[in-house]
Amino acid sequence: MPREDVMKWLRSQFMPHIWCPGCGHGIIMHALLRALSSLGKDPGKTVISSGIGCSSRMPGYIDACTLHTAHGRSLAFATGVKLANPELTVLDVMGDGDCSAIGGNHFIHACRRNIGICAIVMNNNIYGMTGGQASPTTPIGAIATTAPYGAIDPPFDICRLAIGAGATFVARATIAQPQMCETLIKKGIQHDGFSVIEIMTHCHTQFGRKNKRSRPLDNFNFFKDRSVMKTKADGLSPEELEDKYVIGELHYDANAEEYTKKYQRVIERAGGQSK
Ligand SMILES: Cc1ncc(C[n+]2csc(CCOP(=O)(O)OP(=O)(O)O)c2C)c(N)n1
Ligand code: SF4
Repeated sequence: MPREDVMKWLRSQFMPHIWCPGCGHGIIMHALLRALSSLGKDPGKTVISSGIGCSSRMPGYIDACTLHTAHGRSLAFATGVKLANPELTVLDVMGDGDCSAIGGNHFIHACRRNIGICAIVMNNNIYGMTGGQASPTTPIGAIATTAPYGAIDPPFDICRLAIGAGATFVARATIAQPQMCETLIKKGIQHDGFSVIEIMTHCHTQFGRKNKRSRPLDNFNFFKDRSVMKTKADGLSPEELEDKYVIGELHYDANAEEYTKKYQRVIERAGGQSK
């Protein structure tokens, strides 16, 4: 893809960005910009909402209609935007803390409603921005500032959580597969319903340096070595899949109706004018 096609989506006046050099969030933003560009999206009709966190700073650098909201509340804002303007392309970018801790309730209800929003969850297994506290996805045994002797809480599997709560397109990739990140984001955007794209990424500054992955490259190799395509994973045992990341499209339900379509009928029943 020509460089200009990506650059036109960037608010270069806000560079340099706040991310640490080598942070995985940059790989994800590049994949998102390539996805938006190759889908021919109009920045004036593309809304990107976020909460608070290093990951949530992303929309500030994207030249679209962007919202930087409160921690864990971005899906509430995105839901309001989509309900009022179903014709818009609406995305929500979140960290694992934003999505599954403070925003966990909003997340499961957005999944259950099946509203046409594409949620990109940047899972670095930690609260990066605030100094490396454990999040609901911190692996057992990992060291965090709030778990100096190793985390003991069982972590959430974001994709399983999303599927269980009713999301109709759920996929995972890692930052070691930038091309797959782009492809899955594109599919998520095109999906008529709530889509969740979990991208395993890293915070080498807050998580990596305490867990023997202090260099960005250590993390890239870590994810590369542990990624298993869904098609292959289907033939492996739970023991063989321990400590692996199953990547690709994990769940797709073509039959569930998207929420704003149902909502339009409610508007009609109430005597209002649907869009
Ligand atoms: C209501 C509220 N509680 C707590 C915070 C502090 N806070 C800001 S970002 C953050 C965690 C961010 O972690 P995550 O969402 O995983 O994103 P990352 O920084 O790792 O990309 C916290 C706890 C806040 N801003 N607002
Ligand atoms: S603190 Fe972690 S998540 Fe935040 S920019 Fe640095 S490496 Fe990325």
